[in-house]
Amino acid sequence: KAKKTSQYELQTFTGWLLRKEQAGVIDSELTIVLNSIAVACKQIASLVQRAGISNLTGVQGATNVQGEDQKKLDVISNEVFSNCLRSSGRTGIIASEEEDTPVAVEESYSGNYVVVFDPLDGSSNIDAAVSTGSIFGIYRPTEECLANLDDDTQLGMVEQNCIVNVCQPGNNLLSAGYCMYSSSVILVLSVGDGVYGFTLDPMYGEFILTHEDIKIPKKGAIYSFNEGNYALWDDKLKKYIDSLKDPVPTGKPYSARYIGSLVGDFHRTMLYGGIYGYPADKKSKNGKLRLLYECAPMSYLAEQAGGKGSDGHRRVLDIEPEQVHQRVPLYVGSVEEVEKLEKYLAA
Ligand code: AHM
Ligand code: MG
Repeated sequence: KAKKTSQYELQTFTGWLLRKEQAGVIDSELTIVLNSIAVACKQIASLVQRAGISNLTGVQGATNVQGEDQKKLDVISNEVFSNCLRSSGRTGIIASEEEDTPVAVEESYSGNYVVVFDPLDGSSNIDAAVSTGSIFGIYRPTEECLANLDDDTQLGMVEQNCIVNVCQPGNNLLSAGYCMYSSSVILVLSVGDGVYGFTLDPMYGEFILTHEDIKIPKKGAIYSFNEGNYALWDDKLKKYIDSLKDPVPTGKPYSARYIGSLVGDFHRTMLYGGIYGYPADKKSKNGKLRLLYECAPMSYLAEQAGGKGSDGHRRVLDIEPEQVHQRVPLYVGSVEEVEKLEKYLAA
C-alpha cells in the first residue's frame, strides 16, 4: 500500500543526503562535503542577491592566472567556497578557477576528497543582476607515490611525499553539480544515480527537493552559442549553425537563447532540451571553458540525465586533463542534438 504523503512533507537536501547515505549510494564523508558545498552556495546566493546594495559589484583590480579581470564577488565567492570545504574537514585538495595552482587544505584531518570548482561562473553578468552560478566536481585522490618529486608541473600537489593527482578525467567523478543564482536559487547535482534539483526556500533557508530525476529531452530546438564569434568558427561549424536556422524540413527554425552564463544556459538546456556550445575558434584554439571545473561537471550531469557532453569528436568525460586550467571545446545537451553536431564536424 502506497504511503500517504502529507502536503506539509518536504524533502530537504540534508534529508535527501541522509537517505542516499542509508541506501549506500554515498558514504558519510561525502555527505559532509556536499553539505558544506550547499552552505557555501547559500552564502554566495545571499551575497549575489545583495551585491548592488553592499557595493560588491565591479572589479577587484586583480587578474586571475588566466589573465581575466577578477570581480569583487569572484574573489569573495572563492573564499567562501574554500572556507566551507576547509571546515568540512573532509577535503584534502581544492582546485579553483580563481587559484593559480591547486591548494592543499592543511587541517588535522587529511581529507578524503579532491574538490574542483568555479565559485562564481558567469560573473560578467553580476553588475546587471543576470543569472550566475557555482560549479563543482568531487574526486577521490588517486595517490601516486612517484619517486621524482621535482616534478612541479601543474599535474598534482606534492603532499606527504606523494603526488595527489588533481587532474583526473571526468570518468572518475564521484559527484558533480551546480548552483544557479537566478529568479530562484537552485542546486542541481548527481552522486552517480541520476540528477536531482533542490530549490532554496527563502522562508526556511533550506534547499527543498523540487526536481526529481531530471532527464534531458532527447531533442530540443534551442541552440545556445555566442554567435558573435561566427566569423572565427570553422566552416563545418558554420554549416551546422546555418542548418539550424533553415526552416526546412520542420517548418520552423531553431530558437537562439544565450545568457552568457554557463550555469543558466545549461540549466535551461537540461529542462527544455537543445544544445549548448562553446566551440574552438581562430582566436581561442581550445574554446573558452575549462575542462576540470566547467566542462567535465556539466558533461557528467548531462550524461546522468540521459544527454551527452562532447568536445565535438569525443566524450568530454574520457579526456585526460594535462593541466588544471586546461580548456576544451564543449557541446552539451540533448543526445540527438549533440550527435547531429558531431556529424557535421566529422563530415
Ligand atoms: P567565467 O568563468 O570567467 O565566468 O567565464 C565562463 C563564462 C560562461 O559562464 C559562459 O558560458 C561564457 O563564459 C560566456 O563567454 P562569452 O562571453 O565569450 O560568450
Ligand atoms: Mg567559469
